[in-house]
Formats: sequence, structure tokens, C-alpha cells
Amino acid sequence: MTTAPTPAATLSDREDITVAELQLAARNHGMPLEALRYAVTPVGLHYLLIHYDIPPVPVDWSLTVGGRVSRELSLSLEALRARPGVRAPVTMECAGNGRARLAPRPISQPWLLEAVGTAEWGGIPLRALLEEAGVLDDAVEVLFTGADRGIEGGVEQRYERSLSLADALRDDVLLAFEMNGGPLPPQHGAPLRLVAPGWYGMAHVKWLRAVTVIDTPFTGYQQDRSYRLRRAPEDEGEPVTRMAPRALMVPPGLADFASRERTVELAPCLLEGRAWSGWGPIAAVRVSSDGGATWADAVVEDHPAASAWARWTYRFAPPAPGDYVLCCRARDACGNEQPVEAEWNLGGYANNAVQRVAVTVRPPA
Ligand SMILES: Nc1nc2c(c(=O)[nH]1)N[C@H]1C(S)=C(S)[C@@H](COP(=O)(O)O)O[C@H]1N2
Ligand SMILES: [Mo]
Repeated sequence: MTTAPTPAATLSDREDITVAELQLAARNHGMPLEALRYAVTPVGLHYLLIHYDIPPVPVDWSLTVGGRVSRELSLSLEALRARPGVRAPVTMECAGNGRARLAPRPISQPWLLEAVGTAEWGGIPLRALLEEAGVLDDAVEVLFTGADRGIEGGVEQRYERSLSLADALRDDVLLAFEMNGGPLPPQHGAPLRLVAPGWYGMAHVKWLRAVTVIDTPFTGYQQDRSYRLRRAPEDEGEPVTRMAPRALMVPPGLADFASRERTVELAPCLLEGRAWSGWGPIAAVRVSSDGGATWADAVVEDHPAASAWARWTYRFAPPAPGDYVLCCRARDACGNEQPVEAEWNLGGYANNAVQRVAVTVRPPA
């Protein structure tokens, strides 16, 4: 199975990024961390990850629901819009978030921490469509195929991934044609995308053209080659699935333009951020101002919806001028907690090691 190169088999032992990474970073932007202030991320501030190119939308676009079903469906956007709709805020994070913090660094989109956003997605429940098509008894998975084509690991492909039938039939899985109340923009998958709450971003297939019920597990590139946690290219690895817990803070104080180093006045300061996990609600967020030596509980607000991040706050009262390293750390209701040190893997996935923000506290002017 591993004849062509495994994704991110190329590693950099250097701190400076390569031109290949810069090229990716210039196309795929993150969410500026100050946008953690918004419960729903404004559209242009939501992170973006596009493997190949944004595909054109044919004028006669339609969605096909087929495969192991009793009635194949072909639906125009108008037909989809005419159905009973749903809306939900969903926090989505790229599985590669944190990749650029790993050493050696897997060569791919070099995310630091900002590959996350929460949008209010509007569309229709996938389950209703599958029920209408009539899933046959031998069905095991549902395959979602995007219109975008490209070459990855030497393999020419369409972007496509599957969900198990049980995961696809969950009530919260949507086919979305709206984002934050407006039409789904081209970069986020127009005219239609999958939204699978709780899953890392790769599962939320954009530019959907086909939903196919299948009777054998899908083994395509984005399922079996990419998005697996491997230590070495020959490892089979574990699939990347739901989002590991993470808390992020709005970096406080003033940013230095080039270095992004922070300066804070000597005065109590309210730290705020958001926390999420694909495994359940956030049970606690702890904050450290000494680089993780000691921790104190932040105040965690209720999740606005099960699928959306929770706001947290913490009153940071620096006792004296000097250098501090602020950290935040989330734990979910299943007991999963962010590690202080990242666990390395070849693709650079699911690195949810705690955020560290160095700040200099200066005496009042
Ligand atoms: N068709 C298609 N769907 C896709 C992708 C893609 O390249 N093509 N990228 C995936 C990845 S890796 C992520 S993280 C999310 C990003 O969604 P966003 O750009 O709307 O934030 O889309 C996913 N869906
Ligand atoms: Mo991603």
C-alpha cells in the first residue's frame, strides 16, 4: 500500500520555513487569534485550507446521492434549499493545526495555532436525504466526493473521504449551503459542503458533487494514506478523526509588528479565549503565567451549542514587571487533557500541545 510517498514524509530540521511551505501558507490563511473574541467567526476571518484549487461551479450543478440506495437522487441547489433547513454553530479545526511546532517539522501547511474557526452553517440534515434515498442493508460507509482535483503523494485524485454509516447518520451532520447567514463562499466549498461536527477539518468535504453509499470501506488517498497518525512511513497508523481538546487565548497587550512579541502594562488584565473538543464538552480550562509550572482554573462559560467552542476568562494580575509565559490548557468531559509537550507524528496531525504566549510586563508609564 505504501508504494507512492506517504504524505509529509519530507521533514525539515531547520527552523526557517521552506518556499513550498510559504506557498501553502500564502494561500491558506489562519484565523488571527484576536478573532477568538467572536463566538461566531466573521467569514473572512475563518481559517482556510484548500489542498488543490478552488474548482469552478458548473451552471447545471447538482448533487448526486447514489451507490447502495434504493432510489438514486439528483438534486439542484434550489431543490436542496426547498427542504426543511437547519442551522448550527460548528467549531472546525484543521488536523494540521500545531504542525509547525513539531521538530523535525513535517513539510505541509505550516500552521502554528490559528487553523480554527466557528461558523453558523445553514443547510439540510444529511440523514433526511439518506433516508429518502433508502440506504440498503449492505451499506457500511458513505463517501463524500468534492469537485476539486489535484495530485498528492504522486496520486491524481478528487478530494474525497468517507464516514461510517453510523457517523453519517448522526443528527448533527449537515450538507451546508450557507455560512453565517449568507451563501457559502467559493473558498469554503460553494455551492455545498459537508459539515461533520466534532471532526477535524479534513472530514468536512467542500465542493460536494456526490454522496455515495458504499458496501466496502473507502481506501482512497485522503482516508488511508493521508490523515493517519504514523511514526514512520511504513506504519499503518491510526486514522485521524475527532478534534483533540484545545484552549486558545487572545494574546494580551500590544503586539510587536515583526516579532509578534507582547507587551502588557503592570495592571490586572482579563485574559479571554475559547476552548473545544470533538469528544465532548469542555470540563475545565487552566491557565499558567509561569510557563506551566503552576496552574489555576479559568472561568468556563457554557457552550452555546454542543458543536461550538466555549468562552473562558481568567484574571491575570502580574505581581511585578518582568517576563511571563502565559499558557492555557483544556480538559474535556471524557477526561482528555492537552499535553504540555507535543507527541510527534509524520504528518504533523493533532498536535494539541498547550499554547504559550510570552509577554513582557512593563511598569506603568
Ligand atoms: N473538497 C475539499 N474539501 C476539503 C478540503 C479540500 O482541499 N478539498 N480541505 C479539507 C481540510 S484539510 C480542512 S481543514 C477543511 C477546511 O475548511 P475551511 O477552508 O472551510 O475552513 O476543509 C476540508 N475539506
Ligand atoms: Mo485540514
